[in-house]
Amino acid sequence: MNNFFKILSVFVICVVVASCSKTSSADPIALRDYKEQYTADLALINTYIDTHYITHDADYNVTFDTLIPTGGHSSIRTDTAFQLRDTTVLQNGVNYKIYFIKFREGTKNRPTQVDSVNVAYKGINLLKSATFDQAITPTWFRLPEVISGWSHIITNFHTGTYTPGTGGNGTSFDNFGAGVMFLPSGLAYYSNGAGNISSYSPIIFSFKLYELRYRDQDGDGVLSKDERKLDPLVNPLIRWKENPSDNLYKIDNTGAVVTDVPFLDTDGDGYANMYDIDDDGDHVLTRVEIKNPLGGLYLYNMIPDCGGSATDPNRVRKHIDAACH
Ligand SMILES: [Ca+2]
Ligand SMILES: [Ca+2]
Ligand SMILES: [Ca+2]
Repeated sequence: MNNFFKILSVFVICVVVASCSKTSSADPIALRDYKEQYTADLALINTYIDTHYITHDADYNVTFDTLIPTGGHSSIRTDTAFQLRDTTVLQNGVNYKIYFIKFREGTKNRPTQVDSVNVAYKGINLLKSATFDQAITPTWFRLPEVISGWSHIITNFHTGTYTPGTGGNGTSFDNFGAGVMFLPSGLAYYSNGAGNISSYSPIIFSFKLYELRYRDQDGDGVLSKDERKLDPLVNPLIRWKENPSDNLYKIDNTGAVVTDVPFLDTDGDGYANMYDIDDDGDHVLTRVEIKNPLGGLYLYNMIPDCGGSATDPNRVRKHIDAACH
C-alpha cells in the first residue's frame, strides 16, 4: 500500500478536474456542506476520544481500544500519560480543530509542509473503527501530495537518529517523533471514500517520523523551506517565525499571527519564490545569482547581500534583491 496516498491524491485531482468540466453527461453528486460535515465529524471524534484509550509499546507502535469503565484505563482525553493537544486550520471556509498527541517530538530535523517525509503509520477509519491502511516499514511521501491534515500535524514533529547496522543487522531509528492525529474528513478524503475508507469518515493516524528530505521544488538551488522565509524588501511587516512546539507561521509587526498571506512572491509575478527560478525578476536566474567563488552554490545561510556580506541574519540576500546582479 506504499502508493496509497499518491493514488488517492491523484484521484482527488481527477475528481476536482472532472467537477470543473461541463462536458460530463451526468451531473456530479453534490458535495456535502463542509461546515455541516465538520460539525458531525467533530462530534464523532469527541465521542471516540471519550470512549477509547491508547497504549503504545517501547517503539511507539500504537494500539487503540474501547474504554471499559472497570478496565483501569483512562480515556484519550483524560489520560495523564500524554497531553491531548489541538490546533486550528482554516480550509474551505471552516476552522477545523485537529486533535493530536505528541508522544515524543523527535530530536533532529523538522519538515515543512512542502517537504518529503519517511514514516511508518497506521490509519483507522473512525466510522468503522477499523484499520484501513498501515505501513510498518517506513514509506516516503511528499507532503504537498497527500491529504492536507498530514502536513498540518507532521510538521510539529522532528526526525530522530539513524544507526546503520552491519550485515543487515542492528539497523535502528531512535529518538524519532511519534504521535497520533485525529482528522475530520474535510482534511482527509471527504467524499472520496475508497476500499476500506468510508466517504465522509473522520480518520485517525498513528505515525512515526523517521526521516525527511528538504525539497527544492523549482530546482534553483535554494531549498523551498528557505524560499518561504523573510523577505524584508517586499513585505517588511510580515515575518516568518519558527516555534519549536508549533509549525512555521507568519506574524505581522505587532506580533499577531497572520493566516491569509500566500507563499512569498518577491517579484510579485504570481509565482511564489519556491516555484520561481528568478525570484527577484531581474532576468538573472537565482541559480546564477547564488554561485559562490568556487562555482558551486552558496548554502542559504551563506548567501551574501549585494555588498558581499553574509553577517547580518536579516540581510536581503542578493537573489531577492532586484537591484543587485
Ligand atoms: Ca528552490
Ligand atoms: Ca515570483
Ligand atoms: Ca534573479
